Amino acid sequence: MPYFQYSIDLPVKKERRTFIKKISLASISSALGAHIVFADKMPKGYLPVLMEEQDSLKSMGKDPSLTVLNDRPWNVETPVHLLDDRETPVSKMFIRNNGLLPEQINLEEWTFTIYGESVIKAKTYNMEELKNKFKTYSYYLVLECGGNGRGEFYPPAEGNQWGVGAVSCAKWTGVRLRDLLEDVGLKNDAVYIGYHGLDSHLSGDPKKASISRGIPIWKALQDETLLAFTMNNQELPFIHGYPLRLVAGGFPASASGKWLKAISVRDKVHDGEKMEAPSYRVPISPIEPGTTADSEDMRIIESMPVRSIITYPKSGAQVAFGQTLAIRGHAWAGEAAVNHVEYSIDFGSTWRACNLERPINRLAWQHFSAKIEFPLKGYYEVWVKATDDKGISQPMVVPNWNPKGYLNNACHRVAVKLV
Ligand SMILES: Nc1nc2c(c(=O)[nH]1)N[C@H]1C(S)=C(S)[C@@H](COP(=O)(O)O)O[C@H]1N2
Ligand SMILES: [Mo]
Repeated sequence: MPYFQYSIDLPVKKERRTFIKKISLASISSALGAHIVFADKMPKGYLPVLMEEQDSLKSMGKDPSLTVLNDRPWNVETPVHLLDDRETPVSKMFIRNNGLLPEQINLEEWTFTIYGESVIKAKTYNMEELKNKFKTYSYYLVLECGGNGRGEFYPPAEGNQWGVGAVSCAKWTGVRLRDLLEDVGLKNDAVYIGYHGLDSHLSGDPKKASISRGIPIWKALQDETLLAFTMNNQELPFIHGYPLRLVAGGFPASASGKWLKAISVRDKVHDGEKMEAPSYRVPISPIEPGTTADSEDMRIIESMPVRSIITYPKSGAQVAFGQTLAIRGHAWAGEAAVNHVEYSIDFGSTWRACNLERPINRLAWQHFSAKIEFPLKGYYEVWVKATDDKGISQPMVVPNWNPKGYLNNACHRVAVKLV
């Protein structure tokens, strides 16, 4: 029962229990938007699965039209047309959990420690100390799951079959990881940091972390690498890592540890859960689809590749012939910036420039738009292709197959009918 994966006491959870007892068949039908044909066969007190899912989404502050790919652990994708906002609201931010949610976190008891073989003096802070001792900064940062777009690989790659909606760009506020690393002091041999969260392994084994990844020290020391306690000017939502999360924009979002209790500073590449191949690694040279690569022939994913999504119109839109269609969306390029975005309505034969805005800050997504005129009535596809500031473009077909299906940045396409 996915619902009870929540060990914290959300108000909705209490509400729902009474709700189940009291709810009438008519109101269940109206919530489902359909008459239950075999209602007389449905066990008493049974909550239809569609409502259970929508209820869970609601309790996590999510729009009910998000797609649940998995409920143990929670993996929830945002349909791409719902990513139209410049600042992704909580309700439309995808969820990617590797394990079970932490127990209730009491801020009075919660502390955050920086330790490890490469710190001069390990230190523990509470939230007040973090907020008072260090300056706060805000940045808009793209968090994109390394497996975003995995569903398009063939043969299918292992893991959640994400479409292209495992991406967000929210406003994150917190302290710089760099300032804390300066506070504890780094030894000369520091090369990597690892994060340690309060969530638990799917197996329930308390000795095993669900995920404990990290970033190289150069990334840890960047201005934009934050320990965030605020998202979109609101307290960090529980599902996104309350009370403190690492946000390392530009890297696969697996680097942005949620529900932090500690960070370790390492004299070698961090060796926590899911750091080993093939997790979050890709073959150094292309391999034949469906085959494997030896661990030593794989590299850890750092910067995410250039990518764009069309957030308006929704694929399948109908437009009256003679009207111009104004398309829009976002583009980003990991550690790089997007240099230009183009669109095609003739399957990539010719391309025209989109209008592209500058990012609000480094590592934020950039907005593009274009006004399109169509020559005849009929079926079209709008393809969009972004190019980063190193001249690297998105491929039009799914790129290098890899065992875990990472880094598919093929052009996004939407269907449009001129009627
Ligand atoms: N502690 C912890 N941090 C985590 C994860 C997790 O399972 N546990 N999942 C990671 C992965 S793979 C992704 S893509 C992002 C998803 O962040 P979000 O759920 O806030 O969108 O969180 C990362 N940080
Ligand atoms: Mo991820």
